[in-house]
Amino acid sequence: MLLEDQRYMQRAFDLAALGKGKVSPNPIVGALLVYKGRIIGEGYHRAYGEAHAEVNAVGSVQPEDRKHIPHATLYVSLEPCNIHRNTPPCTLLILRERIPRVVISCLDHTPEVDGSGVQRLRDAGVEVVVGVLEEQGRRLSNIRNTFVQQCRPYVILKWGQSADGQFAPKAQQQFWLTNAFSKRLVHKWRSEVDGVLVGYQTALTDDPRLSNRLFNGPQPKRVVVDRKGSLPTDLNIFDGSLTTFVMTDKQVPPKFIPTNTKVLPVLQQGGAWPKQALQALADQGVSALIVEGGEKTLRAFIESGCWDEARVIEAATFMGEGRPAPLLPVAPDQSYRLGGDQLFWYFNSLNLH
Ligand code: AOF
Ligand code: ZN
Repeated sequence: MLLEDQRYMQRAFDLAALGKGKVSPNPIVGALLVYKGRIIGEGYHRAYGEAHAEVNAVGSVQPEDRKHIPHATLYVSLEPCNIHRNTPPCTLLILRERIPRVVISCLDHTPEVDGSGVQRLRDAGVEVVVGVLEEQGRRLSNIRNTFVQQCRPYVILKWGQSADGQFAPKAQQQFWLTNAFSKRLVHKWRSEVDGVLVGYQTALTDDPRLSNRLFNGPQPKRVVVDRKGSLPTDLNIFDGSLTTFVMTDKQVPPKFIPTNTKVLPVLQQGGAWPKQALQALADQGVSALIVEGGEKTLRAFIESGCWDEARVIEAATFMGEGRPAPLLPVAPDQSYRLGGDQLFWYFNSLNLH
């Protein structure tokens, strides 16, 4: 594999990331055109329903560079689409522009695409290289690919813990461990997903708002698991400012439904309830979900294998006595400092598409 291909693919990933939180349930995608070691065009998918990354990359080429397009390489983080939905197929654009070489990282598993984009280009004589920085590319596109292949949202677990691995004090009370940088980062993460889920006890004890008020960007839907529909309606999640989904047992709808609140009576007795919850959320168009707690809820997602990523923020504080944080069956893949806190980033490779 050419080192040069990897460098430009990395740039495609960086461009793709600019679309986070704005394109759901479409994938984030970045693209660039390179002619003789010079980037002549760049673009990314900016908003759902709008132009694709390839279209924006071609559109950004200066008039004096257009003559180089039939001799350039197009780098795309994901297989170019081959279907006409909101926009025409990118494969047609590539053929029309007579781009001779296309380098992609991984396939788009949308059933109508799934390799047919690559095939169409190859059939027309375009050189197509697949698999550059593939693992990174698959992670980047995993929200989309999980949604279309498994019909469930991509699940990101998030929790904070003390330096000695405690999740919370023994008594049910709100306890803040991590610092202000971490808090803001969590709000950024919320702006990048469609939904944020908490369990009954967390909704009751912490009374969270589950908004991204410390970061600019779209607000997620709030999701609470309340089997009996018995949470008090004066909680912040029921203030009507954002949509809230309440997941209940089939037979128990809540007595009073606050504004902007939708009851999803989808949880059956027994069985792995996270699977049922995820299926219902996919039906509501949620393609990426952060599960923020509490402990019982996080364990249920881990035990049923319903997680793709975990972001664990460890504070510098020791707690001593407390309730131990959940354990993951894998080692962290990455780790970053956030002031005095430490972020550990885990990936569930069993769920990588
Ligand atoms: C690409 N480049 O930048 C994106 C792609 O509804 P539409 O018209 O936006 O098209 C949806 C299809 O395009 C679907 O297969 C989705 O995965 C893919 N998204 N494809 O070539 C892009 N965003
Ligand atoms: Zn496309």
